[in-house]
Amino acid sequence: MNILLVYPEFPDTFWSFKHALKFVMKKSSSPPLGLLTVAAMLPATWEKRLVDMNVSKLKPADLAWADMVFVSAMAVQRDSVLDILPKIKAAGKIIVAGGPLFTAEPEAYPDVDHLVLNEAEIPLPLFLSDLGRGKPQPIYATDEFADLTKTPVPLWELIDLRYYDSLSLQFTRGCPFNCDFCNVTALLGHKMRLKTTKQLITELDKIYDLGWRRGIFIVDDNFIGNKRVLKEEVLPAMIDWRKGKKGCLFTTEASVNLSDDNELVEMMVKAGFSQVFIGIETPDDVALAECSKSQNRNRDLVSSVQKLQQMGLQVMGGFIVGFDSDDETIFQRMIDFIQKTGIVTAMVGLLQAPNGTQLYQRMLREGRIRTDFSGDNVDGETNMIPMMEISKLKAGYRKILDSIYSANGFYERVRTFLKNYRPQRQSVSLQPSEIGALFKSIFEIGFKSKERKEYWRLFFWTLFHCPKKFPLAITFTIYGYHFRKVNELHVA
Ligand code: B12
Ligand code: SF4
Repeated sequence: MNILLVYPEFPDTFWSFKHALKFVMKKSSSPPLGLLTVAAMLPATWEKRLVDMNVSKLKPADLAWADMVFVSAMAVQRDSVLDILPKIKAAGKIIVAGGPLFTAEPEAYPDVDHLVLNEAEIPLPLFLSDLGRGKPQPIYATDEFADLTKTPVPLWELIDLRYYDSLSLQFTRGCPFNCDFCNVTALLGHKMRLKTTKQLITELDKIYDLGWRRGIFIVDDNFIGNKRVLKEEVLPAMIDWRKGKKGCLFTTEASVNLSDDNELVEMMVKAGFSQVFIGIETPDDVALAECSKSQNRNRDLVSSVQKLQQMGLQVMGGFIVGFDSDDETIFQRMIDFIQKTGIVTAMVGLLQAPNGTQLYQRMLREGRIRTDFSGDNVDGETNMIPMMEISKLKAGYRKILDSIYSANGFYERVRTFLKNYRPQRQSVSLQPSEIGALFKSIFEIGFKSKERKEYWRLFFWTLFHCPKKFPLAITFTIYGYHFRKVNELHVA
C-alpha cells in the first residue's frame, strides 16, 4: 500500500514567519508533527511519502503514486484544504483526513472518504482494522484521551530537514488550567498526559542522530503542567542528554507561574531551554478574572516576565484585546505593558471563541456568535460580537499593532529586552545559514528598508553595549521585518 501524507499550505500570517525564513534559507518554521506521528502508527510494511506543501508542491506524480492520501490541517489551512481535496478526488484516490480542522468541523468536507478524528492513537487502529476487513467506515471519533506512553516515535525521516527552521516534538498533552477561550483543554483535557522520560530521550536521540542541530520546539501546551515529574526525572535526564552536545536549544510553552519556581527555571535553562511562549493575555486584572486566567492574577506580570529573562529565558507572549470588560483605555495600556516587558515576539489578537470552548458556549447562549472561527487568532477578526463597538475595537487593535511593530516601538523593545536578558552559557552551534542571515539583514533591512536608521542604531548599540547578544539582536531585526510585512499586508 502506498500512502501519501499531505500537509496543506499556511497563509502568510504572523505565525508563518514566512518573511523571516528567507533570511535563514528555510521554507517553513516547523514540520507537520501530527502527520509524522500518524505515519509512525501505520503498518511498517506500507510505503510512505510526505508532501508538506509549505516546502514543496503537490505534484500529479505524487498523487499517481499513492493508493490513499492522508491529509492533516489546522483551521488556518482551510483554503488550501478546499483547494486540494477536489484535486485528490479527481485523481481517484481515497482520502483519509484528521487533525484539528477536521475534528472541529467534520461535516464541511464531503470529499473526504474517511474522517479519523481526535487523537489518532485511539481511532486510527479501528480504521486500520476495518480497512483490513474491507469495511472501512466514513467516520471514526472518540471522546477518550490517548495514552501517550503508547505513542510511537514520529517518522522525521519522511521530511527533508534542511527546509525547516526548527523541529518539533511533543512530551505532554493537556493543561491543568481553565482559560475560557482556550480549546486545548476542550481538545486534550485538563489531566496532564505524559510520555515516559525514556520516550523523550529516544526522540531526542533520533533527532540528533539525523544530524539536527538547530532549535527544537517542545510543542506541549503547558510544559510545566507536572512539575514534580519534570524536576525528579525529565529535566535531570535532559541535562544529562545535553552533555557534550552542541545546538538543539529548546523552546516550549508554559504558564506564567513558571516564574515562581526558581529551581524549575534553573533546571530548564541547564537542560537547554532558551525560549518560552507564555499566554500573558492582558494587563487588566478584571479581564483576567473574566476569562478565568487565575494563574496570571494577583501578580506583577512585568516582574514575572523580567525575572524569567534575567534567569536566561527569552519570553514570547500572547496577548488579547476585546474582553467584555475592556474599555477604550485598554489599547494604550496594552502598548505600554508590552513595551515595558521587553517581549519582542508579542502576538496580539482579538478575542475569538473557538468551537468547543467555554467562551463559545457563553457567546452562543448570549446570541453573540457572528461567524465561523477563522483559525488565525491574530488576523484582526473575531467570530463573536464584542461588547465594545466593533469599529472602535478594530481601530484600537490596529493602533496596538501599528505601535508595537513600528520600527520605533519594535527596536525600543528589543533594546529593553537586551538590557534585561542574562543569557546562560549554552553550547550553540552556529550554522552557515545564520552567517548568511547577517549579510542578508544588512542588505535587506540595513540598506533597502524604511527602518534602516533603527537597524543601524541597534547594530552599533549592541556591538558597544552587549556584543555577546549581537546574533540575537540580528535575529530580532529579522523578526521585526516579518511582523511589519504581515502587519502592512494583512491586517487592514
Ligand atoms: C505546535 C503548534 C503550532 C506551531 C507549529 C505548527 C505546525 N507546523 O505544525 C506554530 C507555532 C507554527 C503554530 C501556529 C498556529 N497555531 Co498551532 N498549535 C500547535 C500545538 C501547540 C501543537 C501541535 C502539534 O504539533 N501537536 C503534536 C501532534 C502529534 O498532535 P496533532 O498535530 O494534534 O496530531 C494528532 C491528532 O490531531 C491527529 N492527527 C493530526 N493530523 C492527522 C491526520 C490524519 C490523517 C489523522 C488520521 C490524524 C491526525 O493525530 C495526531 C496524533 O494524536 C497545537 C495545540 C495542540 N496541543 O495540539 C496548536 C494548534 C494546532 N494551533 C492552533 C492555532 C489556532 C494556531 C495559530 C492560528 C495561532 C495560534 N492561536 O496558536 C497558528 C497558525 C499557523 C500559521 N502558520 O499561521 C490551534 C488549531 C485550532 C484549529 N481548530 O485549527 C491549536 C489546536 C491550538 C489551540 N488550542 O488553539 N501552532
Ligand atoms: S494556560 Fe494556556 S493551554 Fe492552559 S488553558 Fe490557559 S491558554 Fe489554554
